Amino acid sequence: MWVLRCRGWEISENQVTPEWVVLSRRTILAGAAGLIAAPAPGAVSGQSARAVRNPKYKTDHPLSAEQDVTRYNNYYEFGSNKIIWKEAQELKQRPWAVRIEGLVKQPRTLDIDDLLKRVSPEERVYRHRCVEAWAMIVPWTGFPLAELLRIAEPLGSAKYVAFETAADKSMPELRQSWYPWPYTEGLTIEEAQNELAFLSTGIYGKPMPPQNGGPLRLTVPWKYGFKSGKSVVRIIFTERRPKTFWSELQANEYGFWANVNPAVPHPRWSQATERLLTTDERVPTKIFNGYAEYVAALYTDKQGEKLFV
Ligand SMILES: Nc1nc2c(c(=O)[nH]1)N[C@H]1C(S)=C(S)[C@@H](COP(=O)(O)O)O[C@H]1N2
Ligand SMILES: [Mo]
Repeated sequence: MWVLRCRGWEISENQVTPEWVVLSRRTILAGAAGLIAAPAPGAVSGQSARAVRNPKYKTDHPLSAEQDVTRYNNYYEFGSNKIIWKEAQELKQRPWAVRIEGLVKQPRTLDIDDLLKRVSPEERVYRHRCVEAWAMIVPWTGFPLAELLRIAEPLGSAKYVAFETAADKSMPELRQSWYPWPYTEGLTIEEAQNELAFLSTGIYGKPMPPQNGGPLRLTVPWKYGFKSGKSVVRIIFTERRPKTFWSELQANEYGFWANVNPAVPHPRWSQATERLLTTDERVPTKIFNGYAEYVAALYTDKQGEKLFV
């Protein structure tokens, strides 16, 4: 299972060492095939009408099945295997506060429902590409991260924005003290202002299930999935590049930039192709996950950086 020798151009996902192997030698929970027929995972009630889909963002494959997207997850706080959706139902979605602090005009705490009243919801179909080489196509409901920035009023000195996610007693893996909890991620201010950067509050026209990062989850579709922190509770504006969870664990494998690029392999596997959930199709990976026209310009002056790891 230690994949150091496995550098094939195209290897199957079960040969790809998932993120957690970098630290833990615990046995894999076998039988991850527990895709049990059961009622849809719990979500917050009181859902209003479905947000209108923004037609601008197109994908060249059909949507992944909701059932796959909501039952095949990475959420290490609940476990280091993919089948954590039942455990994640323990994460209470209300009340939910988002703390805004650091280099802002005025630090403050926003109640999620008050925040949602101040933004205009829309639906966007985006590709999501995990660094482990599986991918999915999801209709996300949410609002541009730029709208949150407008509300937060960062100071001119803010160069980065960090996202800290929930660390709650419902999360069994927080007891594993070798992980640098809480899960944190970060972007540059320019990345955060890019039109693609999105804060998602739902999928498939329903409130975001906890296992997918409810009630508020970052969605940055041109980057590997670990950049999209789930269940965000704190947004911190900084002058220095923030520490991020996976970089703390293994910086040479999970860097700060983590832009999708088929030509730059992960140190232990190829990124040339990816497996789509639902169809199991293996398709070529695209530079910036298919979003180069929107984001490539963010990086023209950063060629000295490790942009794709
Ligand atoms: N808080 C938190 N956010 C997280 C993760 C996590 O373990 N904890 N996993 C990341 C990874 S590696 C991926 S691929 C996506 C998976 O999102 P999904 O389960 O909705 O597909 O969430 C990201 N956000
Ligand atoms: Mo991932």
